[in-house]
Amino acid sequence: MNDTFLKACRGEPTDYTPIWMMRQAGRYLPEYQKVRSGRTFLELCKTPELCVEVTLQPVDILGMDAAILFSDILIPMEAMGLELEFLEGRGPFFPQTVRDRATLDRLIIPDPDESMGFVMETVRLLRKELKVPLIGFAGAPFTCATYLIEGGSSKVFWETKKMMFTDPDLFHGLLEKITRCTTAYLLAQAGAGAQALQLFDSWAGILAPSDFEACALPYVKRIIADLKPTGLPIIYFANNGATLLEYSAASGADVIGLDWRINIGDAIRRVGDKAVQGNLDPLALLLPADRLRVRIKNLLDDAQAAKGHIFNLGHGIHQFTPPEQARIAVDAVHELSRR
Ligand code: 1CP
Repeated sequence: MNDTFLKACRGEPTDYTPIWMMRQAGRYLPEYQKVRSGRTFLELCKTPELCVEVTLQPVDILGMDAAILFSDILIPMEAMGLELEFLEGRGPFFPQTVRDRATLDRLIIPDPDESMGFVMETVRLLRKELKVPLIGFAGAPFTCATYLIEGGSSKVFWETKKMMFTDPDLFHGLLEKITRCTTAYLLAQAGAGAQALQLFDSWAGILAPSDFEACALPYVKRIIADLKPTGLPIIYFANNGATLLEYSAASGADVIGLDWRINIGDAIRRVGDKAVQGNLDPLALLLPADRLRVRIKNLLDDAQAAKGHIFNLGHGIHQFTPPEQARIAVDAVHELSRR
């Protein structure tokens, strides 16, 4: 078992810097497209054997040092009782949004083993196959709430902020319920065999710091505190979160995920005694090979002072990225960081 990733999470010395890429199982890989074709994304998510196959693809094809469970942050939201669809080319869609007390009251806290048994089965199957650690994950409550309130993706987050500013009781009631669901869901993933857990706060960066402190951070802190007894490393990634780093560092997470909008050395100085994960601009993978290697070398140098560094992109790999470019990056990180 290659446990370089886990050592880096714990801030222990490693022979080289481990790398994985957010959204590493996905549409940029022709092998993924093949498994995905002829079925919906949700069908794929609910078929453990196929989830195992696409989870393994980036590890086998590109040499990643960690695998991330193939699923989606919205799976537990569906399990709370809301119909979910993924519209081709448009992303997630909840026909019934959560914008009033009656709808909130109807949401359930699901038993993860009962209603999301396919996820736990995927985790168990993966652990039999994998030679690298398996990361389980969930969306952070604020990010999940935006999808339920907006009914899908958004640019302005009008409905979310409207509820936050005009009906804080309802807003916090929703965050509270999502938090309870998320904690149980991640504990179940840990119980099934996940070896690290990442919370994705993809939309945290739309919040003013004071709103982040009031509406996002307390729930993240609670989840992380409740996961501590598992002993697993916890990664917290607040996308677009350079202005929120001190708060992220206070979340209790062992590893702070970084997007690419901040120099990694500056971020390390601000998060203190924590491992970091990041932070190459996903589109920098388009650089010609020689310049990509220089870019990676500079990032590795800038990250020298970290208590632990897991190389990653600053956000998910873009669907039109040539897989060969991802391969060049993986090889460069391994080679240039070898101690
Ligand atoms: O058509 C397809 O095949 C679906 C594309 C796709 C994939 C491959 C979606 C739709 N989700 C996923 C898998 C996924 N999603 C994974 C596992 C794969 C891996 O990482 O290797 C993970 C960890 C996620 C997490 C996820 N889903 C996030 C958080 C990470 C991030 O990118 O910020 C978010 C926000 C989602 C919601 C989501 N899922 C899919 C779409 C198109 C979206 C909407 C994104 C948006 O609102 O802009």
